[in-house]
Amino acid sequence: MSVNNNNTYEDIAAKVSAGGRISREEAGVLWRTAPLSLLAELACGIRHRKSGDVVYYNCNFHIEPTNICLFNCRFCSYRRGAGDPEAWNHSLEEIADIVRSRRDSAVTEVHIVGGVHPDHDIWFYADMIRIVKEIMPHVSVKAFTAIELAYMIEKAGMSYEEGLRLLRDAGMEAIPGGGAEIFDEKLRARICPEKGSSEVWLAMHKAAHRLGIRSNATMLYGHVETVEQRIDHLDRLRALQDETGGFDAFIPLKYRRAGNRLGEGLEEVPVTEDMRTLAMSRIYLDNFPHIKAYWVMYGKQTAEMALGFGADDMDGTIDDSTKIYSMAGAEEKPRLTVDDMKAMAASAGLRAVERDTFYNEIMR
Ligand code: V47
Repeated sequence: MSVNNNNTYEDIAAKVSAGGRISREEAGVLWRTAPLSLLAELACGIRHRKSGDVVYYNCNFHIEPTNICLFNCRFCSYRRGAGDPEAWNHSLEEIADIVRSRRDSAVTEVHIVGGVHPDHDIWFYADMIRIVKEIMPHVSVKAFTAIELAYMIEKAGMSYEEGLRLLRDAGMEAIPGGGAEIFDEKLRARICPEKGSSEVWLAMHKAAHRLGIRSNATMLYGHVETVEQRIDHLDRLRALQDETGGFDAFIPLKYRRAGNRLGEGLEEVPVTEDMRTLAMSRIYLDNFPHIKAYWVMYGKQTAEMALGFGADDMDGTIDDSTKIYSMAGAEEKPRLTVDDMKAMAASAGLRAVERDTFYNEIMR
């Protein structure tokens, strides 16, 4: 199909309203020139077609096994070198204690993500998953970014499929969206030169989808990337989703500047840019079922606002179990109750529905 570069934002908006797919060029025009209120309207229209008046949440907690990491990404506030007084590296016994301490909660999902520790291998992580499932057999384990997975699987000399099968057999049911950052290779070389490539990230998710393992995708925005690089990122995700259909949710992650090298001399983007990015993600990723407003990163008020810009998922209760964002300047001790989630949904005119990892409704 030929692209008419003279399309105005009104022409493109009409196409979106009619259920059409927009090109990269059209996304650029919409992103730069459409009023924010129009983007909200378009994104909420799509949201409504996909999820009606429902906004999803789950009851979850995170395990961050270690913040010791082989890679030293410039945007990361969480990473420490081995021997640093602020480094941690939990043993399997300590992980078991963490899970036991939450055994009697209403949790249905455990999200495991951490640094790429040079001493651990795939069998250590498989044991970790087994421990979680032994203590809380009813929970789903959503574990390890594609970057952590690539490291442990390559170290074991396995193919991605072999490694993923081993972890799936141990109880890993889904893969979180972290580690994607921004796919543009030149930008990646500036912000996370040592980390696995975009090709690795996409290949890992493709392999997971081939095995029937569902996954999420993220984009780290609001640092030194351009709008075109954001669109390129979304475009690579949309293309993979066309091929596999294996993604459940997309999560735009706002870059937070405290405590990391990239933040020196940078301002965080304003909330209007957050809402524009969220709405454009909902519009561009027409084949993604869900867009998540990750409240831990946005903060509660902005997350509530995001429900008016196309998000249909708020993530979960968290219960003070993740440090990645608090170490970068977001809220200390992040925690939401089910009543908080319900109030946030109601203020956006939506109905909060508890979901499992796979977006099935949970009736209590
Ligand atoms: O990959 C690291 C990001 C991600 C900073 O799949 C930062 O449901 C902002 O992926 N400022 C990990 N972001 C978190 C993640 C995630 C979170 C919630 C839900 C899901 C899901 C996935 O955090 C990293 C990186 O992109 N990150 N440092 C920072 N300073």
